[in-house]
Amino acid sequence: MAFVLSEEQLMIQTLARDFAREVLLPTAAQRDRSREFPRDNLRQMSELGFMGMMVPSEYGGVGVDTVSYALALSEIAYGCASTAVVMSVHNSICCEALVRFGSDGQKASWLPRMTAGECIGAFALTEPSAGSDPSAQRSKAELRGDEWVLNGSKQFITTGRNAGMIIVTAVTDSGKGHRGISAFLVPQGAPGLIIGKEEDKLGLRASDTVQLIFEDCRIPAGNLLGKEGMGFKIAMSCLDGGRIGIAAQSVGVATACLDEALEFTQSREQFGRPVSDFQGLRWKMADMATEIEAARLLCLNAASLKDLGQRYSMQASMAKLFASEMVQRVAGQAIQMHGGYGFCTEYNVERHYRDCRVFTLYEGTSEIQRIVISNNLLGPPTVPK
Ligand code: COS
Repeated sequence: MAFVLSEEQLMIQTLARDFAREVLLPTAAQRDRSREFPRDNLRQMSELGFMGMMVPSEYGGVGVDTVSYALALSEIAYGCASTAVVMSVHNSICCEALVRFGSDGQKASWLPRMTAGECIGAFALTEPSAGSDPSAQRSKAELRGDEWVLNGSKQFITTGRNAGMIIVTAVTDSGKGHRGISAFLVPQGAPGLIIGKEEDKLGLRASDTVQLIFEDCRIPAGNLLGKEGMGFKIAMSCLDGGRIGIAAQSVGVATACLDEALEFTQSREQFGRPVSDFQGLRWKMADMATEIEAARLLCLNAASLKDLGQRYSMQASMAKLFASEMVQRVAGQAIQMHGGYGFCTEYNVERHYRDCRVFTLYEGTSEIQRIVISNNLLGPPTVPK
Protein backbone atom coordinates (compact mmCIF):
# COMPACT_ATOMS: atom_id res chain seq x y z
CA MET A 1 0.00 0.00 0.00
CA ALA A 2 1.46 3.30 -1.03
CA PHE A 3 0.82 5.90 1.61
CA VAL A 4 0.64 9.33 0.07
CA LEU A 5 0.90 12.09 2.63
CA SER A 6 -0.71 15.48 2.04
CA GLU A 7 1.26 18.72 2.05
CA GLU A 8 -0.14 19.51 5.48
CA GLN A 9 0.82 16.10 6.91
CA LEU A 10 4.35 16.45 5.54
CA MET A 11 4.62 19.94 6.99
CA ILE A 12 3.58 18.74 10.45
CA GLN A 13 6.03 15.84 10.22
CA THR A 14 8.84 18.22 9.32
CA LEU A 15 7.93 20.63 12.12
CA ALA A 16 8.02 17.79 14.66
CA ARG A 17 11.20 16.32 13.19
CA ASP A 18 13.07 19.62 13.41
CA PHE A 19 11.93 20.22 16.98
CA ALA A 20 12.72 16.68 18.08
CA ARG A 21 16.21 16.67 16.60
CA GLU A 22 17.19 20.22 17.51
CA VAL A 23 15.61 20.52 20.96
CA LEU A 24 14.71 17.12 22.42
CA LEU A 25 17.49 14.84 21.21
CA PRO A 26 20.47 16.86 22.51
CA THR A 27 19.10 16.77 26.07
CA ALA A 28 17.40 13.35 26.16
CA ALA A 29 20.34 11.50 27.74
CA GLN A 30 20.64 14.12 30.47
CA ARG A 31 16.89 13.91 31.16
CA ASP A 32 17.18 10.14 31.38
CA ARG A 33 19.85 10.57 34.06
CA SER A 34 18.23 13.40 36.01
CA ARG A 35 14.67 12.06 35.61
CA GLU A 36 13.58 15.65 35.15
CA PHE A 37 10.05 16.00 33.80
CA PRO A 38 10.23 17.71 30.38
CA ARG A 39 7.95 20.59 31.39
CA ASP A 40 9.74 23.21 29.34
CA ASN A 41 9.77 21.02 26.24
CA LEU A 42 6.07 20.33 26.63
CA ARG A 43 5.39 24.05 26.86
CA GLN A 44 7.29 24.61 23.61
CA MET A 45 5.43 21.70 22.06
CA SER A 46 2.10 23.28 22.97
CA GLU A 47 3.21 26.44 21.14
CA LEU A 48 3.80 24.28 18.08
CA GLY A 49 0.33 22.74 18.44
CA PHE A 50 1.47 19.29 19.61
CA MET A 51 -0.52 19.28 22.85
CA GLY A 52 -3.92 19.55 21.24
CA MET A 53 -3.37 18.00 17.88
CA MET A 54 -6.81 16.52 17.27
CA VAL A 55 -8.72 19.06 19.36
CA PRO A 56 -10.96 21.44 17.37
CA SER A 57 -9.64 24.99 17.01
CA GLU A 58 -12.53 26.45 19.05
CA TYR A 59 -10.86 24.86 22.09
CA GLY A 60 -7.37 25.99 21.16
CA GLY A 61 -6.35 22.81 19.32
CA VAL A 62 -5.05 22.49 15.78
CA GLY A 63 -7.71 19.97 14.73
CA VAL A 64 -5.51 17.88 12.48
CA ASP A 65 -6.13 14.24 11.62
CA THR A 66 -4.81 11.14 13.37
CA VAL A 67 -2.32 10.47 10.58
CA SER A 68 -0.67 13.84 11.21
CA TYR A 69 -0.68 13.14 14.93
CA ALA A 70 0.96 9.73 14.47
CA LEU A 71 3.62 11.24 12.22
CA ALA A 72 4.39 13.98 14.75
CA LEU A 73 4.46 11.59 17.69
CA SER A 74 6.92 9.28 15.91
CA GLU A 75 9.25 12.22 15.40
CA ILE A 76 8.97 13.31 19.04
CA ALA A 77 9.73 9.72 20.14
CA TYR A 78 12.80 9.76 17.89
CA GLY A 79 14.08 12.68 19.95
CA CYS A 80 12.93 11.67 23.42
CA ALA A 81 10.69 8.72 24.26
CA SER A 82 9.96 10.07 27.75
CA THR A 83 8.52 13.24 26.26
CA ALA A 84 6.61 11.25 23.64
CA VAL A 85 4.70 9.14 26.15
CA VAL A 86 3.49 12.26 27.95
CA MET A 87 2.36 13.72 24.62
CA SER A 88 0.69 10.44 23.70
CA VAL A 89 -1.40 9.96 26.85
CA HIS A 90 -2.31 13.66 26.84
CA ASN A 91 -3.48 13.70 23.20
CA SER A 92 -4.66 10.19 22.39
CA ILE A 93 -6.47 9.47 25.60
CA CYS A 94 -7.20 12.60 27.64
CA CYS A 95 -7.94 15.24 25.00
CA GLU A 96 -9.68 12.62 22.88
CA ALA A 97 -11.91 11.47 25.77
CA LEU A 98 -12.95 15.06 26.45
CA VAL A 99 -13.60 15.86 22.80
CA ARG A 100 -15.68 12.71 22.34
CA PHE A 101 -17.43 12.32 25.67
CA GLY A 102 -17.15 15.67 27.48
CA SER A 103 -20.08 18.05 27.91
CA ASP A 104 -19.81 21.49 26.33
CA GLY A 105 -19.01 22.91 29.76
CA GLN A 106 -16.29 20.34 30.45
CA LYS A 107 -14.69 20.95 27.06
CA ALA A 108 -14.75 24.72 27.54
CA SER A 109 -13.34 24.41 31.02
CA TRP A 110 -10.51 21.93 30.36
CA LEU A 111 -9.49 21.83 26.73
CA PRO A 112 -8.11 25.37 26.29
CA ARG A 113 -5.77 24.83 29.25
CA MET A 114 -4.79 21.39 27.96
CA THR A 115 -4.03 22.55 24.44
CA ALA A 116 -2.02 25.46 25.88
CA GLY A 117 0.10 22.93 27.76
CA GLU A 118 -0.87 24.44 31.12
CA CYS A 119 -2.70 21.29 32.13
CA ILE A 120 -1.24 17.95 31.11
CA GLY A 121 -3.58 14.95 31.12
CA ALA A 122 -3.13 11.57 32.77
CA PHE A 123 -5.31 8.47 32.60
CA ALA A 124 -5.91 6.22 35.59
CA LEU A 125 -7.51 2.89 34.75
CA THR A 126 -5.01 0.31 36.05
CA GLU A 127 -5.06 -0.80 39.67
CA PRO A 128 -2.66 -2.89 41.71
CA SER A 129 -4.87 -5.96 41.14
CA ALA A 130 -6.50 -5.01 37.84
CA GLY A 131 -4.13 -4.49 34.90
CA SER A 132 -5.07 -6.49 31.82
CA ASP A 133 -8.55 -6.98 33.28
CA PRO A 134 -9.73 -3.46 34.10
CA SER A 135 -13.32 -4.66 34.58
CA ALA A 136 -12.08 -6.14 37.90
CA GLN A 137 -11.15 -2.72 39.29
CA ARG A 138 -12.15 -1.94 42.85
CA SER A 139 -11.89 1.82 43.17
CA LYS A 140 -15.30 3.19 44.01
CA ALA A 141 -17.10 6.46 43.45
CA GLU A 142 -20.21 7.46 45.31
CA LEU A 143 -22.41 10.51 44.76
CA ARG A 144 -22.84 12.40 48.02
CA GLY A 145 -24.85 15.56 47.62
CA ASP A 146 -23.25 17.59 44.87
CA GLU A 147 -19.93 15.74 44.98
CA TRP A 148 -18.49 12.43 43.88
CA VAL A 149 -16.38 10.78 46.55
CA LEU A 150 -13.67 8.45 45.28
CA ASN A 151 -11.89 5.75 47.25
CA GLY A 152 -9.27 3.26 46.08
CA SER A 153 -5.92 3.26 44.36
CA LYS A 154 -4.50 3.31 40.84
CA GLN A 155 -1.19 1.91 39.68
CA PHE A 156 1.44 2.81 37.03
CA ILE A 157 -0.10 6.17 36.17
CA THR A 158 1.95 7.98 33.54
CA THR A 159 2.29 11.70 34.41
CA GLY A 160 0.28 11.08 37.61
CA ARG A 161 2.44 13.51 39.58
CA ASN A 162 2.79 16.21 36.92
CA ALA A 163 -0.66 16.12 35.34
CA GLY A 164 -3.12 18.93 35.92
CA MET A 165 -6.07 16.64 35.33
CA ILE A 166 -6.47 12.88 35.59
CA ILE A 167 -9.23 10.86 33.98
CA VAL A 168 -10.02 8.26 36.63
CA THR A 169 -12.31 5.27 36.31
CA ALA A 170 -14.14 3.86 39.32
CA VAL A 171 -17.02 1.54 40.12
CA THR A 172 -20.30 3.37 40.65
CA ASP A 173 -22.53 0.27 40.65
CA SER A 174 -20.84 -2.93 41.78
CA GLY A 175 -23.70 -5.14 40.58
CA LYS A 176 -23.26 -4.24 36.92
CA GLY A 177 -19.74 -5.48 36.05
CA HIS A 178 -18.04 -3.32 33.44
CA ARG A 179 -21.33 -1.43 32.93
CA GLY A 180 -21.03 -0.21 36.51
CA ILE A 181 -17.75 1.63 35.87
CA SER A 182 -17.75 5.40 35.34
CA ALA A 183 -15.09 7.93 34.36
CA PHE A 184 -14.27 11.16 36.20
CA LEU A 185 -12.24 14.29 35.62
CA VAL A 186 -10.10 14.66 38.72
CA PRO A 187 -8.11 17.89 39.04
CA GLN A 188 -4.64 17.63 40.53
CA GLY A 189 -4.85 18.81 44.12
CA ALA A 190 -8.42 17.56 44.64
CA PRO A 191 -8.94 16.98 48.36
CA GLY A 192 -8.19 13.34 49.21
CA LEU A 193 -6.05 12.68 46.11
CA ILE A 194 -2.66 11.46 47.30
CA ILE A 195 0.33 10.94 45.02
CA GLY A 196 1.83 7.64 46.14
CA LYS A 197 5.04 5.86 45.30
CA GLU A 198 6.90 6.95 42.17
CA GLU A 199 8.25 3.96 40.25
CA ASP A 200 11.98 3.68 39.60
CA LYS A 201 11.89 2.35 36.05
CA LEU A 202 14.13 0.68 33.51
CA GLY A 203 13.33 3.32 30.88
CA LEU A 204 11.24 6.40 30.12
CA ARG A 205 12.86 7.77 33.22
CA ALA A 206 11.97 11.42 32.60
CA SER A 207 8.27 10.58 32.61
CA ASP A 208 6.81 10.05 36.05
CA THR A 209 4.88 6.85 36.77
CA VAL A 210 3.11 6.88 40.11
CA GLN A 211 0.56 5.24 42.29
CA LEU A 212 -2.50 7.36 43.06
CA ILE A 213 -4.46 6.93 46.25
CA PHE A 214 -7.98 8.23 46.72
CA GLU A 215 -9.06 8.71 50.31
CA ASP A 216 -12.52 10.22 50.29
CA CYS A 217 -11.35 12.25 47.32
CA ARG A 218 -14.04 14.82 46.53
CA ILE A 219 -14.77 16.26 43.12
CA PRO A 220 -17.80 18.21 41.87
CA ALA A 221 -20.76 16.16 40.61
CA GLY A 222 -20.27 17.82 37.22
CA ASN A 223 -16.90 16.06 36.79
CA LEU A 224 -18.49 12.79 35.70
CA LEU A 225 -17.30 12.22 32.12
CA GLY A 226 -20.05 10.94 29.84
CA LYS A 227 -22.87 9.11 31.57
CA GLU A 228 -22.73 6.96 34.66
CA GLY A 229 -21.68 3.42 33.68
CA MET A 230 -19.90 4.54 30.48
CA GLY A 231 -16.41 4.54 32.00
CA PHE A 232 -15.30 1.16 30.65
CA LYS A 233 -16.38 1.99 27.12
CA ILE A 234 -14.76 5.41 27.29
CA ALA A 235 -11.52 3.76 28.44
CA MET A 236 -11.62 1.00 25.82
CA SER A 237 -12.41 3.28 22.93
CA CYS A 238 -9.77 5.82 23.93
CA LEU A 239 -7.24 3.03 24.35
CA ASP A 240 -7.82 2.15 20.69
CA GLY A 241 -6.45 5.57 19.80
CA GLY A 242 -3.78 5.24 22.48
CA ARG A 243 -2.54 2.07 20.82
CA ILE A 244 -1.97 3.96 17.58
CA GLY A 245 0.12 6.30 19.72
CA ILE A 246 2.25 3.48 21.10
CA ALA A 247 2.77 2.15 17.59
CA ALA A 248 3.91 5.61 16.54
CA GLN A 249 6.32 5.82 19.48
CA SER A 250 7.71 2.40 18.53
CA VAL A 251 8.32 3.52 14.96
CA GLY A 252 10.07 6.65 16.20
CA VAL A 253 12.41 4.86 18.60
CA ALA A 254 13.13 2.12 16.05
CA THR A 255 14.02 4.71 13.42
CA ALA A 256 16.38 6.36 15.89
CA CYS A 257 18.02 2.95 16.53
CA LEU A 258 18.43 2.31 12.81
CA ASP A 259 19.94 5.76 12.23
CA GLU A 260 22.37 5.25 15.12
CA ALA A 261 23.35 1.85 13.71
CA LEU A 262 23.82 3.24 10.19
CA GLU A 263 26.04 6.01 11.48
CA PHE A 264 28.09 3.88 13.85
CA THR A 265 28.74 1.01 11.46
CA GLN A 266 29.94 3.36 8.71
CA SER A 267 32.49 4.99 10.97
CA ARG A 268 33.63 1.93 12.92
CA GLU A 269 36.45 0.11 11.15
CA GLN A 270 37.51 -3.46 11.81
CA PHE A 271 39.59 -5.75 9.59
CA GLY A 272 40.63 -2.66 7.61
CA ARG A 273 37.17 -1.49 6.53
CA PRO A 274 33.95 -0.04 7.91
CA VAL A 275 31.92 -2.77 9.56
CA SER A 276 28.97 -1.60 7.42
CA ASP A 277 30.75 -3.35 4.53
CA PHE A 278 30.07 -6.76 6.04
CA GLN A 279 27.09 -8.47 4.55
CA GLY A 280 26.06 -9.87 7.92
CA LEU A 281 25.38 -6.33 9.12
CA ARG A 282 24.05 -5.03 5.81
CA TRP A 283 21.34 -7.67 5.69
CA LYS A 284 20.41 -7.03 9.31
CA MET A 285 20.10 -3.36 8.44
CA ALA A 286 17.85 -4.25 5.51
CA ASP A 287 15.61 -6.32 7.80
CA MET A 288 15.44 -3.53 10.37
CA ALA A 289 14.43 -0.98 7.75
CA THR A 290 11.82 -3.34 6.32
CA GLU A 291 10.28 -4.03 9.70
CA ILE A 292 10.15 -0.33 10.53
CA GLU A 293 8.42 0.38 7.23
CA ALA A 294 5.86 -2.37 7.88
CA ALA A 295 5.15 -1.00 11.35
CA ARG A 296 4.87 2.54 10.02
CA LEU A 297 2.28 1.45 7.45
CA LEU A 298 0.28 -0.52 10.03
CA CYS A 299 0.28 2.55 12.25
CA LEU A 300 -0.77 4.94 9.49
CA ASN A 301 -3.37 2.48 8.27
CA ALA A 302 -5.04 2.32 11.69
CA ALA A 303 -4.80 6.11 11.96
CA SER A 304 -6.43 6.67 8.58
CA LEU A 305 -9.25 4.21 9.34
CA LYS A 306 -9.91 6.25 12.48
CA ASP A 307 -9.87 9.43 10.41
CA LEU A 308 -12.36 7.89 7.98
CA GLY A 309 -14.69 7.14 10.88
CA GLN A 310 -14.43 3.39 10.32
CA ARG A 311 -13.90 0.71 12.95
CA TYR A 312 -10.24 0.44 13.70
CA SER A 313 -9.84 -1.43 17.03
CA MET A 314 -8.32 -4.48 15.38
CA GLN A 315 -5.99 -2.46 13.17
CA ALA A 316 -4.87 -0.37 16.17
CA SER A 317 -4.09 -3.55 18.07
CA MET A 318 -2.25 -5.00 15.08
CA ALA A 319 -0.19 -1.83 14.75
CA LYS A 320 0.59 -1.74 18.47
CA LEU A 321 1.42 -5.46 18.61
CA PHE A 322 3.69 -5.49 15.59
CA ALA A 323 5.37 -2.13 16.14
CA SER A 324 6.08 -2.62 19.85
CA GLU A 325 7.58 -6.07 19.24
CA MET A 326 9.46 -4.84 16.17
CA VAL A 327 11.25 -2.12 18.15
CA GLN A 328 12.51 -4.70 20.66
CA ARG A 329 14.23 -6.57 17.83
CA VAL A 330 15.52 -3.42 16.15
CA ALA A 331 16.91 -1.94 19.39
CA GLY A 332 18.58 -5.26 20.22
CA GLN A 333 20.20 -5.44 16.78
CA ALA A 334 21.32 -1.82 16.99
CA ILE A 335 23.14 -2.60 20.23
CA GLN A 336 24.68 -5.70 18.67
CA MET A 337 26.01 -3.60 15.80
CA HIS A 338 27.61 -1.17 18.24
CA GLY A 339 29.48 -4.02 19.89
CA GLY A 340 30.57 -3.23 23.45
CA TYR A 341 29.91 0.48 22.88
CA GLY A 342 26.21 -0.27 22.59
CA PHE A 343 26.21 -1.46 26.19
CA CYS A 344 27.51 1.90 27.41
CA THR A 345 25.43 4.92 28.31
CA GLU A 346 27.37 7.28 26.02
CA TYR A 347 25.57 5.70 23.10
CA ASN A 348 21.91 6.48 22.57
CA VAL A 349 21.02 2.90 21.65
CA GLU A 350 21.48 1.87 25.28
CA ARG A 351 18.72 4.32 26.28
CA HIS A 352 16.48 3.36 23.36
CA TYR A 353 16.77 -0.32 24.35
CA ARG A 354 15.55 0.51 27.87
CA ASP A 355 12.93 3.05 26.80
CA CYS A 356 11.19 0.77 24.32
CA ARG A 357 10.90 -2.19 26.66
CA VAL A 358 7.61 -0.98 28.10
CA PHE A 359 5.98 -0.62 24.68
CA THR A 360 4.85 -4.26 24.67
CA LEU A 361 3.39 -3.74 28.14
CA TYR A 362 1.54 -0.47 28.53
CA GLU A 363 -1.81 0.40 26.94
CA GLY A 364 -2.42 -3.33 26.66
CA THR A 365 0.24 -6.01 26.61
CA SER A 366 1.05 -7.92 23.41
CA GLU A 367 -1.11 -10.71 24.80
CA ILE A 368 -4.07 -8.32 25.15
CA GLN A 369 -3.57 -7.12 21.56
CA ARG A 370 -3.74 -10.73 20.42
CA ILE A 371 -7.00 -11.15 22.35
CA VAL A 372 -8.48 -8.07 20.66
CA ILE A 373 -7.34 -9.24 17.21
CA SER A 374 -8.52 -12.84 17.65
CA ASN A 375 -11.85 -11.70 19.14
CA ASN A 376 -12.34 -9.58 16.03
CA LEU A 377 -11.62 -12.58 13.85
CA LEU A 378 -13.50 -15.26 15.78
CA GLY A 379 -15.75 -13.52 18.27
CA PRO A 380 -15.12 -14.12 21.98
CA PRO A 381 -14.12 -17.65 23.02
CA THR A 382 -17.01 -19.90 23.99
CA VAL A 383 -17.45 -20.36 27.71
CA PRO A 384 -18.23 -23.98 28.70
CA LYS A 385 -21.59 -24.24 30.48
N1 COS B 1 -14.36 0.35 22.03
C1 COS B 1 -15.57 0.54 22.61
N2 COS B 1 -16.14 -0.37 23.41
C2 COS B 1 -15.48 -1.51 23.64
C3 COS B 1 -14.22 -1.77 23.07
C4 COS B 1 -13.66 -0.79 22.24
N3 COS B 1 -12.48 -0.96 21.66
N4 COS B 1 -13.79 -2.98 23.48
C5 COS B 1 -14.77 -3.47 24.26
N5 COS B 1 -15.76 -2.58 24.36
C6 COS B 1 -17.02 -2.74 25.10
C7 COS B 1 -17.78 -3.93 24.57
O1 COS B 1 -18.64 -3.54 23.50
C8 COS B 1 -18.57 -4.35 25.76
O2 COS B 1 -19.67 -3.53 25.94
P1 COS B 1 -21.18 -4.13 26.17
O3 COS B 1 -21.07 -5.20 27.21
O4 COS B 1 -21.97 -2.95 26.61
O5 COS B 1 -21.56 -4.68 24.87
C9 COS B 1 -17.64 -4.04 26.91
O6 COS B 1 -16.73 -3.07 26.43
C10 COS B 1 -16.88 -5.25 27.39
O7 COS B 1 -16.23 -5.85 26.29
P2 COS B 1 -15.48 -7.22 26.44
O8 COS B 1 -16.43 -8.24 27.00
O9 COS B 1 -14.79 -7.51 25.17
O10 COS B 1 -14.45 -6.84 27.59
P3 COS B 1 -13.47 -7.74 28.42
O11 COS B 1 -13.66 -7.41 29.84
O12 COS B 1 -13.52 -9.16 27.98
O13 COS B 1 -12.05 -7.11 28.02
C11 COS B 1 -10.06 -6.69 26.83
C12 COS B 1 -11.57 -7.05 26.78
C13 COS B 1 -9.24 -7.79 27.45
C14 COS B 1 -9.64 -6.47 25.39
C15 COS B 1 -9.89 -5.38 27.61
O14 COS B 1 -10.16 -5.63 28.98
C16 COS B 1 -8.54 -4.75 27.51
O15 COS B 1 -8.26 -4.04 26.54
N6 COS B 1 -7.67 -4.96 28.50
C17 COS B 1 -6.39 -4.30 28.57
C18 COS B 1 -6.53 -2.99 29.27
C19 COS B 1 -5.34 -2.13 29.02
O16 COS B 1 -4.96 -1.82 27.89
N7 COS B 1 -4.75 -1.68 30.11
C20 COS B 1 -3.66 -0.76 30.06
C21 COS B 1 -4.14 0.46 30.74
S1 COS B 1 -3.47 1.91 30.16
S2 COS B 1 -1.58 1.78 30.55
